[in-house]
Amino acid sequence: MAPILVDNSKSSTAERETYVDNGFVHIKNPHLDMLSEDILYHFDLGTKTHDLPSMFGDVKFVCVGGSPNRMRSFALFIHNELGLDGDGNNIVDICAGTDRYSMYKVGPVLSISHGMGIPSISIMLHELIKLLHHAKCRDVTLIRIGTSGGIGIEPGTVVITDIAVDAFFRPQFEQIILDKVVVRNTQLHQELAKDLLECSREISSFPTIIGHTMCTYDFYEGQGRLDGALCSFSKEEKFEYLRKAYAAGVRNIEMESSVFAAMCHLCGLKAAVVCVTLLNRLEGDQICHSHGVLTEFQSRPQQLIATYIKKQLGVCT
Ligand code: R2B
Ligand code: URA
Repeated sequence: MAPILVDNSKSSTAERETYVDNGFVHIKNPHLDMLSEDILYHFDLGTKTHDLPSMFGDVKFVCVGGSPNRMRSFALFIHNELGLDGDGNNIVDICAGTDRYSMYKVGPVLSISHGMGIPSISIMLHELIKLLHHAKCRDVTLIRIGTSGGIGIEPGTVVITDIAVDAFFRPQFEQIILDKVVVRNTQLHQELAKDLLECSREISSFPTIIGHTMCTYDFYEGQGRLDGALCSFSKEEKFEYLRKAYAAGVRNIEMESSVFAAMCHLCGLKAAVVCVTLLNRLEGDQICHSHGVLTEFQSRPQQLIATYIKKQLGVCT
C-alpha cells in the first residue's frame, strides 16, 4: 500500500487544533475534553495530582535542550542572571519522579531536557504544550538551545535558525500519522530570530549568524559522517552532499529542529532554535575539543538567551 501524502506545509490553518489566542494556549483536541484527568506521563505530572496553574501559571520562557545536566546548569545560570533570591542550589527537578526528562523552574523561566532526536523531543513537546494549556500560561516563548555540527563556519559559531530543513533541504517535516505522511511547515518566528541576532551584537565574545538548520534522524550516516559503525558512501560523496547543503543555505546540522519548528508553528507558539556548532563538518567528523572548550561552546547559546530574557523582563545587566 503506497502511503497517502497530506501536504499541510503551505497552510497555517489546515490542521491547527491548538492555537494561541489572547496569549493563552488553546487545545482543540476533542478527545482531551473527554478525559477526567490528563496525565503527563513522561513529566510525572497530572491535572488531578498537581495544581498546574499555581505551579506554572507565571511561565513566560521555556528553554529546552538535549542534556539534563546542561538544562540544570542553564537553570542555575539564569537564576544568577535574573538576580533571584538564594544561591540557586535549592532548584529541584520537577520531574524527579521519572528519568525521562528533567525540568527546572526559575522565576518565569522553565528549563527542560528533551533527550536526543525527533521522537524524544516530540513526546516532550506534546506534554509541554498541554502543560502550558492546563496551567493557563500566557504569552510564552519557546527556545531550543543546543549543539550542532557547522558547515563552512568557524566552530563555536552560534546559529539562529530561520527555517529547519530536512535531509533533502526541504523546509518541511514529515509526520507519519496512521497510514498517511503529513507534511508540516518548519518556519520559525522571524522577528524573534532577528531580535536574538540583535541581542548577540551585545556579546562580542563569539560569532552568531542566522541560517538554515538541517535536521536529521541520525548522527552518523544520516549526517554524512564517515566515522560510524557503518558507512555506505565515499568521502567524495560526503563532501558533495555537505557542499550542496551549504549552497542551499544550511549552516548547521542537528536532530530536533524540524519537529520543534513544526509543532510550535502549528500551535502558533513563538519559537526559536539557537545552537552552537561544535565543529566544521567540511574539516572532519569527530568532535575533538577538550571538555573545557566544549563546555564554553555550550554556554554560548545560554549566554545569548539569558541576555534576551533579561531584556524582555527589563532586568538590568
Ligand atoms: C545535537 O547533539 C545531539 C547529538 O550529539 C543531538 O541531540 C543534537 O540535535
Ligand atoms: N550534534 C549533531 O547532531 N551533530 C553534530 O555534528 C554535533 C552535534
